[in-house]
Amino acid sequence: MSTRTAVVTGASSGIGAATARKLAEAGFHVVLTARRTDRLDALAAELTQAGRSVSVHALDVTDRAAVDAFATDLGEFPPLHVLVNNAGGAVGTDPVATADPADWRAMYEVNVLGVLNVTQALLPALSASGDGTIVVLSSTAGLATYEGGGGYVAAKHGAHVIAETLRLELNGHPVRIIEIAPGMVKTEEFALTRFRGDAERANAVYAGVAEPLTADDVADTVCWAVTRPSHVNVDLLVLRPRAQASNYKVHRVQ
Ligand code: 8X3
Repeated sequence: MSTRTAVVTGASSGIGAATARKLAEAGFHVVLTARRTDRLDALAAELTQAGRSVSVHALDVTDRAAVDAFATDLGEFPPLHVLVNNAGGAVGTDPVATADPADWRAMYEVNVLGVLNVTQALLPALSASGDGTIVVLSSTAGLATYEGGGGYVAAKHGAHVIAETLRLELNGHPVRIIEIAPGMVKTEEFALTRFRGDAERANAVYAGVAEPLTADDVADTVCWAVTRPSHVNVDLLVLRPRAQASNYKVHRVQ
């Protein structure tokens, strides 16, 4: 069987980097994309050393012209089978009454329009492969809200709606849409970015939680879902640590 190619956005750290590793281990040629090419280059060197097949492409998913140029460049690669829309993130925890619209705009840009841009640009190639898979890494924030989450929750609801709508619109086409919605995942950067670099507040998110999910846990699930037989579609998979029963209910050991 010829090598299958997967594109991963936001592959420079966290869930994106872990997913790129898992897919490469599973035999995919993985196209690593993100804004920070120094990190991508380091990951690519590590994976190449381990005998994996990867390539690197600098990409800001919010820059439509860059995304279109990326899609054109991809023409050099074998047929595209998998797109993992992972790039995203949260900025701020301000209540709706006082949140900065600029934060909301930034979150909508990356979490919603970023998914839209890359999906639109790569859909022709995914469809042409005759067996395409689009993964949307949404969040449990795409399914229910919480105080201080408004802008991020609104954006992740947008990502969730893209997945649901696309699945309806592509019914009958050889492309499946998988949505993975993780809850509490402890990564290097997610909470730190959300709290604008305040490490103390970022660490408090996970305080007393025995085992938050790791990026590897989520990557394992993504890899499992995309390697199911083509006729099996994992529509929506919600993934939380055992200590988290809902967005609100988290068991913490004092
Ligand atoms: C991250 C989950 O609970 O911080 O996507 O919104 S949460």
